[in-house]
Amino acid sequence: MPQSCILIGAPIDSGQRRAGCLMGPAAYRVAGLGATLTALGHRVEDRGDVALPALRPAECGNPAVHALPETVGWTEALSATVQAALSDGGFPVVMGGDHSLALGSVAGAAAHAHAAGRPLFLLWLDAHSDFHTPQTTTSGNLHGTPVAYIAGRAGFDAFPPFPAPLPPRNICLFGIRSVDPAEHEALLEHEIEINDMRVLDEFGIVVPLRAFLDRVEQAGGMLHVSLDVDFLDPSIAPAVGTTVPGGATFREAHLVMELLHESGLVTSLDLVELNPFLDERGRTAKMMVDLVGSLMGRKVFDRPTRSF
Ligand code: HAR
Ligand code: MN
Ligand code: MN
Ligand code: MN
Repeated sequence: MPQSCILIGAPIDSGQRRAGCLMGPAAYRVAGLGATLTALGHRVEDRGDVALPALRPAECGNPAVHALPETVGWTEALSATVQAALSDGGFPVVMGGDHSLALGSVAGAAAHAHAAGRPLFLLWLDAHSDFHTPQTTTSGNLHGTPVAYIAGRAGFDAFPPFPAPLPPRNICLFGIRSVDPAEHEALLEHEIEINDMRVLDEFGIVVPLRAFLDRVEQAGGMLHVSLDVDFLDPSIAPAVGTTVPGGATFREAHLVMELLHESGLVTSLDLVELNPFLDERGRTAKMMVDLVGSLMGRKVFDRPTRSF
C-alpha cells in the first residue's frame, strides 16, 4: 500500500562525543532516500531538518553526562515533529543523527498512539541495549539511554515526562551484543524481549521476529522501528562510531526488512548513528537506503513463485 512518507532530518550528534552524525540527514538525501521511496510508489515529503530550540539549563546529578540541555531540546523538538507527522497521516522516517534522537521520536510516536487509543510497540535493531538512565551511564553519552526513557524508568526528570511509557513486553531488542553491567542488571528486572545475537545465531531472525510481530498484530498495535547502523556487521556498515563485531549480515538485515514490510505493521522509523565522516565512498549510507527500500516494499517478485 502506498504510504505518505515524511522525511525528517535530525542532525544530532550531542548524544555522544564523536563529531559527524550531524551530517547523516545530508548523506541520506545524497544517497537517494527520497527517490528510492518515490520509485516504490510512495508519496514523499521532506520536511527538512529539525532545528534545536533555545536551550534551558538542565541537571541530572551525574557530572559525567554530556550535553544534557541539548539532548532535552532535541527531544522536545523531535517529539513534536514526529507526532505532527503521524497526525497528518504520514509515515515518519527520521534521518539521524545519533540514537539520542529516539528519546524524541519514540515520545512523539507514543503521544500519537496514546491519543489514537492504540498500543505502541518498539523494535530496537541495535548492537546495544541503550538501557542506561542518566544516572547509570558511565560514558555520559545519552545515546545509550532511550530504551530506559521509553520504558518509563526513573531518572529522566530533566526530560519531558514520557507520554504513556511502553510496557516492557511491547519492547523487543534485536541483534544485541554489547550490554554494560548496569544495563544488564536493569534488563533482568524488566520483561523486555531480548533477542541477543546468541538467540539469533541459534534460531535465525525469522522465528523471533515473527513471534514479536504476531504479538503486535494481535494487540492492534502501532510499531516504531529504530534501526541503528551498528545492528549491521561492521564489514558491510563501517560508518558508525561504535562498531561491534558479529552484527547482522546483508541478507539477515534485508530479510528483517522484508518481513517487516510483509507484516504491514510498521508505522514509523528511525535511521540512527550513521557517521558519514567514517564512511567509505558512501557505502553505509547506501546500505541503509537499500534497507529502507526493502522495508518499504522492494521485492524480487511480487507474486507467489514457489510450490512449497
Ligand atoms: N553502553 C555504552 C554507553 O552507554 C555504549 C552505548 C552505545 N550506543 C550506541 N547506540 N551506539 O546503540 O556508552
Ligand atoms: Mn558533542
Ligand atoms: Mn543505539
Ligand atoms: Mn548501537
